[in-house]
Amino acid sequence: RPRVLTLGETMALMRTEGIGSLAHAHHLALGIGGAESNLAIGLARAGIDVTWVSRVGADALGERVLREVRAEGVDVRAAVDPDAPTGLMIKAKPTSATTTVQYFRAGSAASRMSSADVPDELLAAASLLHVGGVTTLLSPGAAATVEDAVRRARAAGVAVSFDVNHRPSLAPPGGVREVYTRLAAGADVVFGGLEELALIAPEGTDPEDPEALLRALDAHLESLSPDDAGTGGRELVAKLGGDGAASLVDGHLTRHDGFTVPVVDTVGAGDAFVAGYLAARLTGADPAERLLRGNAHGALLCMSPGDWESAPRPADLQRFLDPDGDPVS
Ligand code: KDG
Repeated sequence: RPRVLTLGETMALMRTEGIGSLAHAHHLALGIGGAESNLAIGLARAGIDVTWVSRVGADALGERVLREVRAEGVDVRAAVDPDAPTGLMIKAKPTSATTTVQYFRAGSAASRMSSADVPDELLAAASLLHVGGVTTLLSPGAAATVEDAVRRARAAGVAVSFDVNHRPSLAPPGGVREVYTRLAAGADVVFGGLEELALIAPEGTDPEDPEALLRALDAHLESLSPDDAGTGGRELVAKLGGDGAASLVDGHLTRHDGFTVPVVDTVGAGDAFVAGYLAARLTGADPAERLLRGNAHGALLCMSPGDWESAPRPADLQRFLDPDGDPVS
């Protein structure tokens, strides 16, 4: 059976329940959220074995994070750090059309992750290592942990997937192009929105044109890759939000237009997309089916609040794709 290994920060997530500024909110709902645990939960629900590496503080919020992720069937390998707190994120909806996110994560336990948290045995047991750009922005040590894990995965013949998943508010003054480009060049599958892929494409590439962008990026990464690159042809995937997604696999461009659904909250949809896409890829689906599954997972995630709670199980996916089918499953 395939096993995915991923690492990243998961925060306690507080969210206002109504519409209006946080300044006037009376109640906050408490949950958890983190790009890589969102992905891990999405994969576990899709039936893929998954291990998630992290750190939390020795506090009640850390306890909550670990309990929630474990309860979803994810193999959790998270150290409890007595010297730093679990990160926190507050989400509000100032208007029905806007969402704001505020982080309290500087110096968090997860920002202190190190290579010792990702022992070789975990890499050896994985068929794919998944990393995201946001983890590299947590601290220089977290960035080094991600780069080292990718290097060791490649040396061990483990496939690597990289989601650019950029957070401008956490970006260092020196920019992100170098680190993201290095990670993308070392990956077998690269995901990103158009603006995110443009961050690592050659300067001057038109970010509005998915095909041109994917082809330019492919040529660029190929020119940078070490000779032993990859465990197969590199696969590039552009997440296009409501417009679906496009991929470039072995030089072939494939598009899926996505699903039109009533949107409640888009946060977490990108992680759900990656979970659906990777689950399909790891079980042998062709490029068109990978995009369809990614888009279906993303669409389902948008239809309710929460960054991962509505990630589909196979029966949910089947009901979504075939609403007239047998509802009992
Ligand atoms: O991708 C969804 C994430 O934004 C959220 O769950 C929290 O990891 C997170 C982040 O850095 O914003």
